[in-house]
Amino acid sequence: MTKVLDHLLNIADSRGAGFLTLIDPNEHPKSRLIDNAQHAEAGGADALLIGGSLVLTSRMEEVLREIKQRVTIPLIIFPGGAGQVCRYADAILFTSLLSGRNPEFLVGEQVKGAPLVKEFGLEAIPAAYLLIESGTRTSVEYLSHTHPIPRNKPDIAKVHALAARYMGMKLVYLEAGSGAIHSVPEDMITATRDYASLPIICGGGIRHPEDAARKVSAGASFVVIGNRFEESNPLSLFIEFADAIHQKSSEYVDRSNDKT
Ligand code: 1GP
Repeated sequence: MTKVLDHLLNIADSRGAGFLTLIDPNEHPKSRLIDNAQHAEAGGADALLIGGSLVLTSRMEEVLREIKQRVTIPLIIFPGGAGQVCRYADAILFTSLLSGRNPEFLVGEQVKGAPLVKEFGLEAIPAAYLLIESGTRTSVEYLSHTHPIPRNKPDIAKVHALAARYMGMKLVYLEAGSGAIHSVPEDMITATRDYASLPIICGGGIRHPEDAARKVSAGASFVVIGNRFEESNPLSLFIEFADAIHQKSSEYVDRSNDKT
């Protein structure tokens, strides 16, 4: 069963890349999260990622159930741990924190979560999760007790991604961390995509549509935006990001270097 993954890969293929909005159930009241989900769908997001570093099972269930009733795009759990596996989603990014060497996040949480994924009938999308140094100590780094890959070492990222491919993973998530000061460098995206030949998800610290467009031009198949929509969430902003990311279906022009 790879319905959601196939859907996402088709979008990446036909539209240039997919636009994923991250909703952290711990942030904001439920009404604001629902608002973000509805704006994301109306604005052109292709799927919602739902999860965070510190989310309780009960809160995940509550938020997912409410959002599920209101949007039709796929809901994908993006878990910080096995406690975030719950029903009401369509799929789960079944990640392993391959950039680290902490067995709990390489395989321990996965073993705890797997029976729940089966019980709830979720589509598991196997993905390598690579944490990239981003200018500050991120929640993932702190909570996982792992070191990120230095941002000036694309060679390290690409061999991790190749190992992921040989282990049967379907996606590589290059993660700078939520609210990162520096997003994942474009040369690292390109090197990793070219070497491992796996679709790249890129997220963390992407704050402007032109930044998102650059990630796609560098080779990202999916771009994740979270924090930016927590600060402000007008529908027009979602549309701007969608246009920047869906490069095959829009006339997007990067004007960030224009001198006006
Ligand atoms: C975090 O990559 C995601 O896991 C999104 O990051 O919240 O910084 O957009 P932001």
